[in-house]
Amino acid sequence: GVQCLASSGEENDDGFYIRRCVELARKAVGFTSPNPLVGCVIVKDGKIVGEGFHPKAGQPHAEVYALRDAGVLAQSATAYVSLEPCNHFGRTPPCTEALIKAKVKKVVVGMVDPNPIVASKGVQRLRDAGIEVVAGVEEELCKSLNEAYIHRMLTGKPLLTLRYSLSVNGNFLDLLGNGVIDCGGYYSRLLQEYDAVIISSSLFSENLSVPASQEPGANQPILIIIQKDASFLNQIPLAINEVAGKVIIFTNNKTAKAPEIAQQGIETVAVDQINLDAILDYCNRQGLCSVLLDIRGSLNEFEELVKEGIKKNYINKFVTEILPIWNGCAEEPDLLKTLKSSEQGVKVVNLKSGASDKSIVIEGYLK
Ligand code: AOF
Ligand code: ZN
Repeated sequence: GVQCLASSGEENDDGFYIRRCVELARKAVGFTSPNPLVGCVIVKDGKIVGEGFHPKAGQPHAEVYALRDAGVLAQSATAYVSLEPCNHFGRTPPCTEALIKAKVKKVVVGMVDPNPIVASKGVQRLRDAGIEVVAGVEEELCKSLNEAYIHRMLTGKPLLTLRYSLSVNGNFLDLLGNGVIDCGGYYSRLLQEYDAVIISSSLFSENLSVPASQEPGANQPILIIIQKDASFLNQIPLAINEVAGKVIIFTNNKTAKAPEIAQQGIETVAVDQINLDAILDYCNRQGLCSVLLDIRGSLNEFEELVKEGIKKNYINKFVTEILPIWNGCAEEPDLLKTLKSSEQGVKVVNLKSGASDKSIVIEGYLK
């Protein structure tokens, strides 16, 4: 339907409409992988006449929904898209052709698509068709919207984020007997954004809360457990059956009782060596763009992965949660020693923080 949303009256309205595209795109957080989040707005005579976003991989792209919404009003209008329109036949036909057919006069693009099969070819196709194209508006915002997608496109690996909790005096919290995560708040929102979460098997055996997004209909990340001996699952089938997300066990035990586990809907992936290389490659092949390494439960299960992640620069991001607890683990776990000793040479950038009465959360990127 036509909306009479007046233009912002700002000096440069392009930024305003791209920001609206990003807002629309965010409606599908957690649902588009391996595809990016994309929003599109059609503007005519300073009014928005059509809006759309990409809801899910396999479904039409943002431009198609926005053009449908605008109908004949798309003619001679300007299309704003947070990501460069595609120019290829994938699961869906090229958006460039849809824009050309709709006879838009101008296209404003938030950022060029890093996907090598697009990579400026969409912009070129539109220009060849005589359409004016402006590329790179609110580019940083558009990049942050799809940081995991971009990272995977450029590196062939999903974005990896390390998450852990600390007491106020700086000790690690394993969260076994040491308090709880802010389940209703940042943690469940975090889970909604990730395609997979690596968790400790002790969450099941200790009957702790297993990661699940809380909002109805929200994306549930795949749960990855690393386990040298996958047979432990046969002892706790119920707990595993009740979890919200799909469970995958990485094991190097080729004789793990795969059929019994499969009966419970759990997938086992047998690898020679259980490490981040194997896990990230697997996730990439499955089209997963983001993985959360969720450090709680039995901390020593993560020791090797964290060591490897830091050594090979696989950890892109971290989320530290500080809980209102004075003492953490009585004994400093090896994991913390690993993190402390690896400080040198690892640079932290783009720090952000937020607070609620339940916790303080600090986020940043490792360079
Ligand atoms: C756009 N608008 O809304 C999206 C785009 O398999 P397909 O057909 O869905 O194509 C997936 C690729 O298309 C994806 O990797 C990315 O390069 C682009 N996604 N492009 O113009 C959209 N979702
Ligand atoms: Zn497209």
